[in-house]
Amino acid sequence: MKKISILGVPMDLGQTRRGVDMGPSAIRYAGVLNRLEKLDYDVEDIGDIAVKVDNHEEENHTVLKNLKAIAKISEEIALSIQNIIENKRFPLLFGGDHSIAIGTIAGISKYYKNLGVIWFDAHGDLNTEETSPSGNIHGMPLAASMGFGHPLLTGIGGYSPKVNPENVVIIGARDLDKGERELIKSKNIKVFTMHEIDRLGMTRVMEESIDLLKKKTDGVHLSVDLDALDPHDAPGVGTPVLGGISYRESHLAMEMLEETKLITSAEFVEVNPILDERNKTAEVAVALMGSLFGEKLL
Ligand code: NNH
Ligand code: MN
Ligand code: MN
Ligand code: MN
Repeated sequence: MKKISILGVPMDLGQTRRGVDMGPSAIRYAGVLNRLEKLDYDVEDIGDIAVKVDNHEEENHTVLKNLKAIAKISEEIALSIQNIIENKRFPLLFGGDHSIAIGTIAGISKYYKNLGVIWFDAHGDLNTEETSPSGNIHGMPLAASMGFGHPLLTGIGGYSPKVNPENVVIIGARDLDKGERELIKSKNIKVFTMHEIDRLGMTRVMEESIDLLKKKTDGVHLSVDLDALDPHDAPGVGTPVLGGISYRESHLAMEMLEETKLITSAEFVEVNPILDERNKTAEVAVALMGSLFGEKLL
């Protein structure tokens, strides 16, 4: 597919650090359009989805922060995505915090019988209302997409689940909560933690991930939380964790995905320009998109 549609989601309701709503602007400012056009793509920027909080919100019977607002925006994301796919274009989303993935995956999965998901993240994002240490919904999107969690989150798009745990690969994890570990074990979710990346190398990790998903899926969504990278390389994120994926390793991963043409949609999330060093993290995100869409060093 040589046609890309960019959609920004300036969402900051899934966590408590302000500034991540400026992620889409920071990524655009870092020159993403130009970069992709140079690779001969027909790139259309459809702008941002409006993110509003209703001040009368909730009647809170739940610890989940901004639940109703996030559910509403997720439905809008899903609809926009469907539009993009109906137009036969590749959906490329800019966050915003990672809670946007609930809407993204809800929109995408309708078009695939067996959607695969690759989740680059320092975290698992596998919490539910019961296991979450924070009540922050950005720690829950992967669980919600597999059908675990609050019905307002799992039911986006009117169906659940969107993804079978067998079709999920997490890469870069190094900060998993207790309930997340339990879910990983009980559902047998494939996780390449930093330990496996150190031990096997990114090449093997990607070969195994690609192998697994290629056999079983008819489309693969790539969800990149910039905190998967080491904070030295990507400092502009709300919850940095030391000991992450290096700049080069992350590029290698994108290059290997490009070679296989496995990826059918993608999102880059958690870029927070207020916490950044001169827009470095947005620039890293754009460079990674370059590799994902076929930029070559030679
Ligand atoms: N696991 C923690 C929580 O659920 C932190 C999640 N933070 C993230 N996830 N940035 O990617 O609150
Ligand atoms: Mn995340
Ligand atoms: Mn499906
Ligand atoms: Mn994370």
